[in-house]
Amino acid sequence: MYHLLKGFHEYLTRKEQYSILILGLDGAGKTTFLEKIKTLYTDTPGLSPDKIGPTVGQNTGKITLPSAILQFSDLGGQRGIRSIWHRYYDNCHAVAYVIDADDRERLSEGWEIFDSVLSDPRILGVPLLLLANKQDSSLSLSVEEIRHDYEEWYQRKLESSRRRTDRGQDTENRLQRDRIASLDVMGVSAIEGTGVRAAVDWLFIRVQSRYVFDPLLTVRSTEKVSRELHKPES
Ligand SMILES: Nc1nc2c(ncn2[C@@H]2O[C@H](COP(=O)(O)OP(=O)(O)O)[C@@H](O)[C@H]2O)c(=O)[nH]1
Ligand SMILES: [Mg+2]
Repeated sequence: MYHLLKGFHEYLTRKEQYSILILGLDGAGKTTFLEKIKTLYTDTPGLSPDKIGPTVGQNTGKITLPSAILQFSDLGGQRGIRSIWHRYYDNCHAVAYVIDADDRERLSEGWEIFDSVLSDPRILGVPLLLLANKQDSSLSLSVEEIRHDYEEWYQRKLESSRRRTDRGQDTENRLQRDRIASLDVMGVSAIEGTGVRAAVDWLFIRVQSRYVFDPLLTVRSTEKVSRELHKPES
């Protein structure tokens, strides 16, 4: 009886763990965002912005919420490191893509990478949040301007590839278009912390509603993680 009650209690208080990727170009503010999350949600403050250098490899941080654990991975954004992002796609439950709203010169480059993340078949069904970072800077584009800029960029891309579009690509584009139409964009200042809690709330609510009510999705993902971990070195 004791074991039964203990098991039931563990079942009721069990916290599912979700893996969230923080992606974006180098310099967008991913590490600053992650460190601010650590400061806001854990007893150990994250690094202060002046202590943060370019990310080589990845930074991780885990936060415990009343009903879930969120495991964040901030993957380096330099060109070389970007090529390994896809290895993390299978096992992630949500993606936060950080764009530097203050750097107009690199917006197109940021959209190209964002577009490749957004349209990856493994990400198409995963909650995706676009964060317009550096809202503390007076020169930053607003959330509306960032959304508009991406939509314009996407239209230009469609125009230039229209002739080459076959049926298969058309279906893909439709999925992509649906996603863009329902895309959530939030303004944050990773340095000041403005909007960071709202972004974490968004991610938490989306992973909870997507995976808790469909436990198979979580189980599948966990199995994949464990397979990855036990895969022999090649
Ligand atoms: N003004 C401002 N600068 C920021 C903000 N977030 C990051 N930065 C700065 O942008 C630069 C790159 O930040 P970092 O977190 O290393 O970017 P990452 O390469 O994407 O990890 C650093 O100089 C940060 O201090 C922000 O919200 N506002
Ligand atoms: Mg970094």
